[in-house]
Order: sequence, then structure tokens, then C-alpha cells
Amino acid sequence: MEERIVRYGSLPIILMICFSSLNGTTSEVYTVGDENGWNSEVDYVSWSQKYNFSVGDVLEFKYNKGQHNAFEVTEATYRSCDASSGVLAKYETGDDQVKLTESKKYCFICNVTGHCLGGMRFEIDVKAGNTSNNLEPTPSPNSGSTYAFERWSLGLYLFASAVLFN
Ligand SMILES: [Cu+2]
Repeated sequence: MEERIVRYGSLPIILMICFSSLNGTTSEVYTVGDENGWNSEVDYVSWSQKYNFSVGDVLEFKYNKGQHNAFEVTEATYRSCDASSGVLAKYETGDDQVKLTESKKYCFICNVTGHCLGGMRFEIDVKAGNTSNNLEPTPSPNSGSTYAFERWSLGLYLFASAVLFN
């Protein structure tokens, strides 16, 4: 009897642990510009500030092939929009998936004439998030409610046993 109480009582905690460890190792795919994609209509500085990017995440550039491209560049080239130097990688397929493998500042521009100066550029700080997530302490409001729920289900169980067995 006592064993069963313990088992039912710790179920929410076990689920919580499973859920949070899954969460910590999942990498995200971010479509640049969200539903608008990669084109001249979007404010990419605002877009890039909406998310926290971590190592292992993927940026997906979606655009009409030939009309745009995505160059990974140095910060100096990002600022000048002059891609005669400082190009680290070129993507031109129209559906480019760029995996963020390092914890560093990544800069991207479109190298079609005028597009970078017109706003097709952004920089992001990629954090070594996936490994550090697991080291962060569980927020106290969450664990508080877990214990409350555990106590609640334990109480319900004891109440049910009392009704059934007395
Ligand atoms: Cu472009």
C-alpha cells in the first residue's frame, strides 16, 4: 500500500523531468522572416531580436532562387554590405538550411545589388544553449506547483482509500 502511494505521488515529478530533459536537447529550425521568408519586405533586425538562438539550431532561408541569396559574412562586411571580402559561406538554392554549429556572432546578408543596404541583413548571437540549459536550476514556481500537485494527488488517494477500505 505504501509503495503505491509513493509511486502515484512521484508520477508528476517523473513526467516533469522527462519533459524538461527533452526540452533541453531539442534544436529548433527558424525560418528567417517567419512566414514572410527572405525578401526585401521584411525588417530582419526586428526578426532576429525575437528569438534566442542556440548551438544546434538551424536557420532556413526561403526565397525565389536567383532573386536573392544568403551569404554568411564577417561583422565588417555585414556593416559595409561590401561582399568583395569577408564572405564565410554562400547559400543560393532558394531553400537553404544553415546549421548554427558554433557559439559566436553570425552575420547574414543578401548579396543581390542593393538588397543588403535595403535591409536584407541581420546578425545574431548564438549561445551554447543546449548544454547549459540542463545546468540551470528548475524554476521554483514550477517545482512548487509540482509538489502541490503531488500532495494533492496523495491526499486524493488517501481519501479514496479511506472511503473504500473503511
Ligand atoms: Cu535579396
